[in-house]
Amino acid sequence: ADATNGNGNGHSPYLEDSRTGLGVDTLKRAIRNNLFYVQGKFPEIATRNDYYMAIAYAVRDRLLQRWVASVKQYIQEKHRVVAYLSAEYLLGPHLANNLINLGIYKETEQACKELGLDLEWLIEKEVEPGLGNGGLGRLAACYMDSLATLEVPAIGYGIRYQFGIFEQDIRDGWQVEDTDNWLRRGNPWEIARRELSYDIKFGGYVQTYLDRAGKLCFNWIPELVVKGVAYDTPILGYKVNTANTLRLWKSEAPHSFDFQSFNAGDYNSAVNSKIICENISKVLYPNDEQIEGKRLRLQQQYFFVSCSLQDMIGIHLRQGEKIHDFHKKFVVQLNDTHPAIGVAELMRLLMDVHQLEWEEAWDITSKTFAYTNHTLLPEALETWDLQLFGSVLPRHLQLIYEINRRFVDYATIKLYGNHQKISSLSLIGEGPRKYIKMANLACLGSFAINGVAALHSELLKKTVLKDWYELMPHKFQNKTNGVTPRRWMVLANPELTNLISGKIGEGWIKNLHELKQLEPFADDPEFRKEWMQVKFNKKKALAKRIKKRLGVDVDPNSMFDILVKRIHEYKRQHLKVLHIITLYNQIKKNPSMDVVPRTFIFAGKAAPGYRKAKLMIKLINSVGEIVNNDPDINGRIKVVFYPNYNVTNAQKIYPAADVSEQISTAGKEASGTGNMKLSLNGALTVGTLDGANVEIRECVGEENFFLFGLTADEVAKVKSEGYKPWDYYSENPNLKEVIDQINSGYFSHLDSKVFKELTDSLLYDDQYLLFADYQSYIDTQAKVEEAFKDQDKWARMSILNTARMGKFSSDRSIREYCDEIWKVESVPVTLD
Ligand code: CR6
Repeated sequence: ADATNGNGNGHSPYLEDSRTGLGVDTLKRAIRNNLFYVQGKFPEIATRNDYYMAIAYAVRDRLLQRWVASVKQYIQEKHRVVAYLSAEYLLGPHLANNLINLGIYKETEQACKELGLDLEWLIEKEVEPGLGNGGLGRLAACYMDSLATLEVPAIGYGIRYQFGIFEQDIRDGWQVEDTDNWLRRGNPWEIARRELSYDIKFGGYVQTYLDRAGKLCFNWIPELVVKGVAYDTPILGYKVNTANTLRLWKSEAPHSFDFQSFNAGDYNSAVNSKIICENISKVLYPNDEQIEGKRLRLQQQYFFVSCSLQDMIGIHLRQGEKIHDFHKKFVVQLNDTHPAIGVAELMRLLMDVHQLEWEEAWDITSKTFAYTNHTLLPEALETWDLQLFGSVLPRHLQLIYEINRRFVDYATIKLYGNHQKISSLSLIGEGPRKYIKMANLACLGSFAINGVAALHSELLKKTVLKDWYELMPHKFQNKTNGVTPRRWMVLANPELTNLISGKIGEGWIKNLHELKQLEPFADDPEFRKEWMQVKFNKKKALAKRIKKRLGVDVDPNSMFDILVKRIHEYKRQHLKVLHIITLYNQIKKNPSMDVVPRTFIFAGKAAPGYRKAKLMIKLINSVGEIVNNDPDINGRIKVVFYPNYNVTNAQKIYPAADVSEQISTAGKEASGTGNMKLSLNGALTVGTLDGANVEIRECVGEENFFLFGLTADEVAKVKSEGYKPWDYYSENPNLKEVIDQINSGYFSHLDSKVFKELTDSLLYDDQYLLFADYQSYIDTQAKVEEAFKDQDKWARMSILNTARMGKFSSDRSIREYCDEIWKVESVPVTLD
């Protein structure tokens, strides 16, 4: 019986044991068997990757049983299902997370040890699927975790990019990008479902004809047909039997290549069509908060949305249900406007394929979708050039015209000829070139619209979606983002997890509000000491990584001041640099002054085409080079740019933070989620009243939060009164000194031109009001320094901070979505 491996389909009693068995001995046997039967290796020749794979398969076998049980139960009992549509999922490494959710981390560690293996070393090896840019993609991953943990029937739909977000390296201070070939060693966490595939049409034209009953019909004759193949990844909940599906679509040629061309001797065009088809899911667009109006991007969006909707309809009909009840079976959440084409696509499927009339189809469609908006930056709202759109999706252009015609008729009566408003609500934008407004399509086609933090949802109603709010106020809601405590605490910070659980038990992992019970321990000097010891150990571990990766020595006794997120002007990493240079100048003028030693740690990727963001990275590194090596500074301040910020690295950085920098211009950051992860791990926030910072401050208490800067209202006022950054520059000698110094080439080997684009944009435009917030930021940082001097008090603040983060679990967010938007219920899964 021992000779059967967990992946086989034999019926030995051992196999059953291997699938469910969570004990050390069965795990050991499963690992050994997988090494032999799946990898075809024996210990003497097995590589680190072979062992990783062997363990991964052993764990996957244990997931599969739960996954099959979940799917079976959903089908048999016909539950209502949430479909989460997202172009991005920033999942992070699977192995350790699955071990935690299965509750077998310790057992696996022991099994490895007995096999002479170091589990942690193997975990380090895992290449993470970086199928997202930043917050939005990571949110989708946290939500998948919470949906499973709350036992909610759900499917996540997306794209199986062959290349995820690029890998970042820093050379001579500049960002350089390398492709992320995450699949090169195989992916043990996915299962290809070759049998589950759909044909997706592109381009061509639409024929109209009358059918026998005299009804006008539409026949889309495409120029290109692509096949979408399902790749499934089970997403297990924390210590429950529920394992939901993440279904990602890969694009392929319908046949491996065009044999007609091949036989006719046209080898190139035969292979070309295969390449064109595979290109669609080839690579993730590396832009965060930026639109890329490229044909391929539109093709990606339509590709995954059409596959997903066809899949849902298939599931629904196979259950013996009527197409008319589709919206009762599925609720479809649009993660931003990337999948908004779904509104037109569902109309097409219902009418052109399933023969429904317009009114019926629209009734179903508008009861199916709900839309989450993730940005207030007007330039980040997606639009498509109408001609481009029509050439890729001719049938959908017709449908959007008709949806719009009916809507404008309605709006004209409702708004009694307010033409400006009607044209702003129209799905089609006029101008030198016409364009399609995806946010408007999403708003019109959805029954609910939500922002991602309280302030953001309010601002949406006053700014970018104002006209929609006035027309359809009942659709508007708020759902403040959250993060999963499983990955961001239990996995990233087992030491703090143990310390907390030792005092209040483990209930908080599933019910984060229970962290509140930690509050009294803030008064316990012994607990404070232990708390700070954990923080110190995490700082030491990060310092070691920094030394290894960058060769820079940083002192774990210094304050770790951390700013990690995508690089963007509105996030104002350069404001942090202004602070660092100000501090540097103070010390230079008075080298013997008493300063709290600080390590400034930055990390984050810039979109490859975003020049100013790349220049910000160069500036950070240039300042670091001078500051880190200046004998007057003598190591008291250090500046580090940690390359290739991703989920793996974030897990190492957050637990080591003393200070969390959340310094975006108020009104620009929709929510932020890194702010939550850092705060949960005991970092104190320095922040503006922006995004979820507002709610974090409310929860942790204003005395535990370092507030600075203009409010969103003040920002709007300053701008409307004609903001002049030059005045701030000329009137503030410290600010002037800093800017002049950058411009003089002080940080760039006397090259005075390198940063000119950046400093000019601050002096003459400063869209994001760095200069207006500069002094307030500097003053607040002085308070941070004072507070850090009293380590015992700091410990208290840090403990209270964590204790009050209960609200920011993605479990809370998902509960709210379930109750207030999706109307879905939990379905506990039983294993037979
Ligand atoms: N860039 C917001 O900017 C928010 C996430 C998730 C963002 C960020 O504040 O926390 O979404 N927006 O809601 C978009 O991606 C458009 C982001 O990650």
